[in-house]
Amino acid sequence: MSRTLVIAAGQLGPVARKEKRSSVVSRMTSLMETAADRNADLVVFPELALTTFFPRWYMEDQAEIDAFFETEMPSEETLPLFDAARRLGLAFSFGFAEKTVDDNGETRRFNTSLLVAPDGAILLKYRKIHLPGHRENETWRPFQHLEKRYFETGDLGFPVAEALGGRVGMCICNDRRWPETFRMLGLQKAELVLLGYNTPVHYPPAPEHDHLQDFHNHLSMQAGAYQNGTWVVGVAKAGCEEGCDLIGGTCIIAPTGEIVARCSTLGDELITAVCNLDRCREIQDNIFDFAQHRQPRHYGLLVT
Ligand code: CDV
Repeated sequence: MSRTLVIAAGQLGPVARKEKRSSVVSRMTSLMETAADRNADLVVFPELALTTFFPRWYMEDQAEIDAFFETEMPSEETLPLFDAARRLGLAFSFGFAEKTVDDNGETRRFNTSLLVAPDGAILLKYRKIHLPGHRENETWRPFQHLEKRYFETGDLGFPVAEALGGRVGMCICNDRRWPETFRMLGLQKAELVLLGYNTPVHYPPAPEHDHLQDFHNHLSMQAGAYQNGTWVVGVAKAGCEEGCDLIGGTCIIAPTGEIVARCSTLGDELITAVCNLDRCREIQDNIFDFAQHRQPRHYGLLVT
């Protein structure tokens, strides 16, 4: 398989609370068609792509909360994504709220991403580990961020799969701010990291940083790419969603840390870049050759 992929990032504009899955899925399939017109091999969609970013509301009624979750994948409503992938010969990744029953009969809820092959096979699954926000209703906030209430911490670690001719990892939104996330993927020789995000412009606990949201977004992802010598595709759900402004800034980042393609709107938008996975060698065999230069004996504090 060629080690040069045409990668597309499918940014989504706002998704209203009352917008049906079928409508979002049709917006996504339309971006997949544009991606196929541009000969893309893969299209990457945001975190919790299928619904509005529901952790902004405090809810107690479990049935109301569960309406935002998927219990099967594909479902009748999401099958058109899988059909489009097959028809267009495209892999795709996207985030969704996953409700599942484990082997002990316990119901579990995760903030999840999948990487799906053109034939519908699941190549990789990741459950978000760094869940930001809080558990209780904090009425002083203009909007809530209740990921800690609605999801449990991911239980799959930071997996990297042999896929699409290279080594692919995923993380989700807040994970990108943690160097440990990228280093866990980098230590497994990831060559491509796919990630989606929903990032409000306003950060209620530190509003003095609101003007830095776009900067911190790119700073984290570009550092993660460079320090681990990997391609990074960061994809936003953007724009004013239910009165809450979300940053855009969807981009594709080379292993050198350079942004090679970037969205310019806050709506549904598709960007593409030609990504040669062999370019990871420029960094992984040189300045960040872990085997030669890392000093794990001196990093004990990182895991204690
Ligand atoms: N969805 C997220 O994880 N959002 C966080 C916000 C709350 C800071 C982020 O890190 O972008």
